[in-house]
Amino acid sequence: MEISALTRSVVKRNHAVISPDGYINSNVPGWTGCTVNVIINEQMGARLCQTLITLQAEGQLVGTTQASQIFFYVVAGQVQVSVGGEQKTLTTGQFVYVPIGQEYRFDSPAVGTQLLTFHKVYELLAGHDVPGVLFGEKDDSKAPIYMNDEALRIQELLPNQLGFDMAVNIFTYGIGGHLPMVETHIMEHGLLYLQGQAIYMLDQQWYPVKQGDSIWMAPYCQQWATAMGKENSVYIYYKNVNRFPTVV
Ligand code: UGY
Ligand code: MN
Repeated sequence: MEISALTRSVVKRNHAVISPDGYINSNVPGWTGCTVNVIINEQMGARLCQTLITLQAEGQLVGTTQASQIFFYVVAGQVQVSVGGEQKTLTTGQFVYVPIGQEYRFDSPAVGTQLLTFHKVYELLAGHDVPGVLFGEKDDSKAPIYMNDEALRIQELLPNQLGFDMAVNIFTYGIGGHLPMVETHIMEHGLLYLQGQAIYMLDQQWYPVKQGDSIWMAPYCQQWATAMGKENSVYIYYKNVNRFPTVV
């Protein structure tokens, strides 16, 4: 029998690993007929919010973005989306980026559809327009090799333009793939494992992780990862980018 007093989840000052076994649902105004698990937010010390939404048959998300932009990614299933005058059916691996001040509506989901969201307060940059609504999808043919290592591929889902202050990337580690160094950087990450297993090193602590797990890495959380097992190890991750690094 499983012992319910055990979990792989940890929450520390500079990082967190959140496995689904500890999820407790939140009610979010305008998001109905669904469960919402708030996985990362500012209560932890983060500057992003990451949620996982599971939609029932009558599930709907209706709202208007305020100070924060929201990136919605379909982890599994299918849903109708109406945003910025466009209506689309989004299926597994597809996304929509909703900029600030924008009405959105998601409805008519397949039962059990799962959506990942990343939210960030948008920082205007003089001389650059606020980005528009953007639809797109995971496409391995658009994932170039990372740092000259055939075992590592990264697809950037949002354009590399200064108007954007967040990046969302899909990082695929082939069997045996690992980060070529321990990263130590100011940018923050939120991530969700989409496939496979890995060992993640966060601030000199080692965590086995797998599909469905999330990780928060605060600025300067030291990070390294290696794929584990007999299939690719894939995660989608958030990163803050393109803004002046200090107020000092
Ligand atoms: O973009 C990044 O900083 C990325 N290489 N970090 C990570 O996957 N932990
Ligand atoms: Mn990094």
